[in-house]
Amino acid sequence: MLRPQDGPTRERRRLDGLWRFRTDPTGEGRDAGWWRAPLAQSVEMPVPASYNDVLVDAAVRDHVGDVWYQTTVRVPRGWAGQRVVLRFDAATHRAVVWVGDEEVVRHEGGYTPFEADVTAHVRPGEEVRVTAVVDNRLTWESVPPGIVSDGPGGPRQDYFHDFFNYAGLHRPVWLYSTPAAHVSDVTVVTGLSGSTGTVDYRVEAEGADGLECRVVLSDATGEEVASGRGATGTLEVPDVHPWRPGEGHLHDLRVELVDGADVVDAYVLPVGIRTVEVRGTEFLINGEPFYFTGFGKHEDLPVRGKGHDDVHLVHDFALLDWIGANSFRTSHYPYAEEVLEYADRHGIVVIDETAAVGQNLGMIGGITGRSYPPTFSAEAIGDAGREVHAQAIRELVARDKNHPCVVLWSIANEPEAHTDSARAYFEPLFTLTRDLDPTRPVGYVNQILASADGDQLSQFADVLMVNRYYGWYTQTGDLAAAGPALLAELQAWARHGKPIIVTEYGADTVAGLHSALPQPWSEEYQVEFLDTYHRAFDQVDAVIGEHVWNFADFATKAGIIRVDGNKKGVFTRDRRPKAAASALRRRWRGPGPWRR
Ligand code: BDP
Repeated sequence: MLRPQDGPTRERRRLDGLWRFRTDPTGEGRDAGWWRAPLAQSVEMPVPASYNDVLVDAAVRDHVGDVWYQTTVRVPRGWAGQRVVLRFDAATHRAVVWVGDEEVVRHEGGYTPFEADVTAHVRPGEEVRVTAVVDNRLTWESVPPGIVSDGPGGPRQDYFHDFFNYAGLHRPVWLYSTPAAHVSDVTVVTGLSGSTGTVDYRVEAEGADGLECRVVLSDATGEEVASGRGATGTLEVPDVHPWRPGEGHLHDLRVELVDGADVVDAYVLPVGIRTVEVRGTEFLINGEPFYFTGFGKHEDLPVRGKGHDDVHLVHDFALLDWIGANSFRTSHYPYAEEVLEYADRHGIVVIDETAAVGQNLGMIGGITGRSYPPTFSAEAIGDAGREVHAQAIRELVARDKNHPCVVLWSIANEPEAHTDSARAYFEPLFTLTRDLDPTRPVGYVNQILASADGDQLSQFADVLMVNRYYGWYTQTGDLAAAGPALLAELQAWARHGKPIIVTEYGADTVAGLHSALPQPWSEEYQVEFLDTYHRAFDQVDAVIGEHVWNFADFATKAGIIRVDGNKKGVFTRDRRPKAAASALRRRWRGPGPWRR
């Protein structure tokens, strides 16, 4: 799905700002038709933001179910004769949208965009009411899953991941125009052969019968380097300047629908020419071995929750640069497209993950002492849940397929992986991902119960991604025992003959807590913990990446193992470095044995 953009044939308007907002604790709004009139008893709520922490109100923070958002927008007069589209970059976790009195779109999944052609429902120059009901409930048929039950104070939401279930309109909302005949999708696949770059392109258009498709590729200076005609083709770029880690060199692919000399529609897609390949235990970008340094992150900030914010976007990337990180994982859901575009422009490598987290009821039951049905069964995540997961993969690939920064798909985080039912659930999802995108490796992120011998999913993965917590959840405080246990396990995984990225390792650390003898929770322990892991990584050639858990402290649901959130951040929630930050900086910016 193409991002809205301004151009000679297109315009966009952001609907961000203060919207009318109201929770719907009894779920009456859908029957009562709240979209038909200005939202009664509403308060003002900023968009984009999670609604939870903005107001100081437990009933809003812990709300389970529908909330209503509404705004009024004037459609620009100049859009007469154009096609008008309403797009939500995200509504977490599902939404129904009305324009005036008419329902225009509904969408499942909290982290991918959706849109509706609303031309028939608006009049250029006039105002129109836009209403969205957003539902934050997690069930067996959502990704991620959860359970809603009746509690004394109303519905209760349980879920199986630790990060807080922030909800609302987290990302920009757009009204945009295109001509009736328009470019509806573009797909590029890039290649390198010696010093020549190739760009295979495929253009989809609607209402464009009789129009010709023309493409022009230009370099960063705006100079044309290749051109083509027709909806599909291959462009060749001699002496190409590729996109590479640390250098986000982009070309612009200008796609035009033309009628003789008239340009009916034009769309410009940034293109990074690069290749990705797994060979043996190596991960190659442009044919060169790449070693991932960086973090699993979260979209998480004080007050705004998961609301996108350009200030923090730039600041987080500045911190990644400062510390020497060359990559991150979008744990545990697709991030705002602004994040990927920034990574494209700055040469930061991304592992792109779906929102499938918490699909491991055996592990959760072990931690909580509660009993659950088998994870992948008709009583829990069944066929309907898998179809939602499949759709989440389709939407992720459709949205992110053209980003050079994305080098690897992660289709789930820490699912159950040692059972036949897990294999039956995941095999088709791996196949689906490869069918959708044959150009990028695919993997899933595993956890400690998935041993190198017992795991049933890694056979489908191109890259092994492992999360390990020796010295924290096991061998707590005992790094002398943790190091050898970790090394032995990595050596066992290395026998699979695939590249290994350690996608999580970390220790909760209270900023400012010090201890001469490194004790868990102290800054010194976090430093020694990471050091212990690095010594093991440096002994296993198949380890080709290290992502510390987590970039920053983040908000979690209430629980007895978290004090004011998850404290495994190398930065605090307000982005101040802990001692581990300087230690990582020395390793990642230094010559490092990992640069092999
Ligand atoms: C891992 C999860 C991650 C958690 C982390 C932790 O993948 O989401 O935040 O553990 O417990 O299992 O800190």
